[in-house]
This record gives sequence, structure tokens and C-alpha cells, in this order.
Amino acid sequence: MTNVRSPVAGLRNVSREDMLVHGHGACPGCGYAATARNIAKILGPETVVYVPASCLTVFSATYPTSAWKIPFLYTAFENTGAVITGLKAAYRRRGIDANVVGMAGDGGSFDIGLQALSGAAERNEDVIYVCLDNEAYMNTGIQRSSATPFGAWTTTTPAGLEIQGNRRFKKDLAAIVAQHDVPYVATLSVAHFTDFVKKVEKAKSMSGFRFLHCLTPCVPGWRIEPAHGVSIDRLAVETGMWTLYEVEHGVPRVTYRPRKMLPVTEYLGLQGRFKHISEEDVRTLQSWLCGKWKVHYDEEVEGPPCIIVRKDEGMGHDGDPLHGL
Ligand SMILES: Cc1ncc(C[n+]2csc(CCOP(=O)(O)OP(=O)(O)O)c2C)c(N)n1
Ligand code: SF4
Ligand SMILES: [Mg+2]
Repeated sequence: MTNVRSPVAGLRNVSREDMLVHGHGACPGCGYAATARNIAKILGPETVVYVPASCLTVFSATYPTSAWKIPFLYTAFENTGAVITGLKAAYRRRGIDANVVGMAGDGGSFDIGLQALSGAAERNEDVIYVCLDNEAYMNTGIQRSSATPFGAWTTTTPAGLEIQGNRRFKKDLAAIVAQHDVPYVATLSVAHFTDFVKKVEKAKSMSGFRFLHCLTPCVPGWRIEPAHGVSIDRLAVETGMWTLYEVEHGVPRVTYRPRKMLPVTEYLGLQGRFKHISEEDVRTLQSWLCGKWKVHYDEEVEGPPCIIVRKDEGMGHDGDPLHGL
């Protein structure tokens, strides 16, 4: 293998050659497949990919078939950070400079894999860690994770008389990883493709631990139309449910700023997982988002949709300037 740390090439120079090819078994409209395919394409043939138990293993590499044109490894659920550390060491020992990338789900990153992720980040291992965040444990039947947003239905946070969907707010994993003082952390969305390409290329051009956090719509888990994934990802950014930013050598930078905040109902309305949501829960979520917006964009939204939120509801973002950037 040759030197894999190519300079940032830009959108026009993205290769046409896919590393994750057709014939895999993802649901039509799967955000995971689009994200993994594009990241692998940008990283190119000098790449080795590790995937723990997740939808990506199930649909792309169930023995004896594989949709990967690059070396692919799979072991257990909780150890992405540890396995990519070992892979990189093995390649280094053989004198090979490969892009070693781990692609893990939110369950495998936010929850069970957090310890291995934190260890690899703290050691500043020379690897790229991609979190494919579909906001629940999807391949095992849509169970809640700590990435699941407030109010969302999952099979372990049902909408009934006792509770109406998930009662907790989404954990801010990118901020946690950034606190490890790693060279590069970025949030990505398939709806902002130029931004997406620039961030993957930047990660590719750097050394040390690089973390890419991608919001990936899931058709059965979010109860959405297959054709709506990209629109929903775009609405996530416009409503403040997702913020596009990067932290390069400790310096945070917002990479896309919506002109004005859209009400969260625009995002919720396209997804069956929020069908049951009460007006009170919408207000609670909106209040949290208005606080988060202020932290990320350093701007208070004075009018709608924040005006409808009572300031004393007490469920806002915690105001910690490190929370989210
Ligand atoms: C130690 C361990 N516990 C549980 C499982 C079962 N399991 C496999 S994948 C998975 C869920 C993965 O969720 P996530 O990481 O979000 O990926 P997704 O399925 O959403 O792609 C679970 C619970 C396992 N393989 N190993
Ligand atoms: S369940 Fe969701 S993440 Fe898994 S293959 Fe289907 S759309 Fe993709
Ligand atoms: Mg998941």
C-alpha cells in the first residue's frame, strides 16, 4: 500500500469507484448504507474496515458473501476502539500505511463500546472511528440507546399510558470524544454532501484519532418513507436536532448555520416514531433545542419557535458552553 494521507481533494475529485458495492441487503432508503458507501469511497482502496455487530454487518457481510471490495473484519459488539487499535498496530508492524477505519452503530459507540472508544481516543490511536447513528439498536429490533431522542418511540420506550416514548435527551457523544483532546471530531449529514466530503477528506489527510459522527436515517426504526431520509436529515439541521460542526485540534467551528430555526414539529411530523407525541412533550423538546441552539450558534432565538416555550419549564439545555462543541 502507498501513502494514504492524500491532501484534501474536494468534491469534484471524489473517486467513482465504490468500495461498498451493490448487492447488499440494506432496506431501501437506508441512511447507513449511503453513509458507509460514501465514506469508504472517499477513503479509497487503501482502506481496511472493521464493523462490530450492527445493521452494517448484517446487510453488507453475512458469511460467505460480502459487498466490500476492501479488507473487512468483524468480531464482537463492544470493541471497535480496541480492534482498530490492534489492526493499525499489525499493519504498522508490517510496514503498511493503511487507513484503518471502524464503523460502529450508536449502540456500539454511545453505550456498550464507549470504554473502548474512549481508550483509543485517549491513546490518540492513528485510526478513523465512524459512528453511524440511527438512534437505536436497530438490527435487534429497535431498542432505545442513549442516542435516542426525547419522545421517540422504540420497542423499549413504547408509547402507552405510563410513558410516551423515550424520556431522556440524546447524549452528546461528539462533545465527549472532543474532550479527549483528539486531532479531529466532526458531525456529518448525508443531506449536506459537500460538507460531508470535506470532513471525510480532512479526516483522511490527518494522523491520530479522528472521529466522524453521522446522523443516518433508518426506515423501519424511524417509521419513515424510504424516499424521505435525506429531507429528514436536512430538517434535523434546520430545527437544531443536529448541528454540523468540527473540532480541529481543539478549535470548534460550525460548518453550516441555518438561516433561521424551524419548529421541531417539521422534523417530527415526517416520522412515525413521534406520532404519539403530546403538545407538552413537543414544548419540552423545543425548549431543550432552543437552549442548544444558543450554545451552538451563540444566538438566542427571540421569536417563534422559541417564543412559545415557557422559560420556567426547566428542561432546557444545561448552558454549559462545552456541551455540544
Ligand atoms: C455483548 C453483546 N450484547 C448484545 C449483542 C446483541 N446485539 C448485536 S447488534 C446489537 C444492536 C446494535 O445497535 P447499534 O450499535 O445501534 O447498531 P444498529 O443495529 O442500529 O445498526 C445488539 C444488542 C451482542 N452481539 N453482543
Ligand atoms: S433497519 Fe435501518 S439501519 Fe438497518 S438496514 Fe434497515 S434502514 Fe438501514
Ligand atoms: Mg443504531
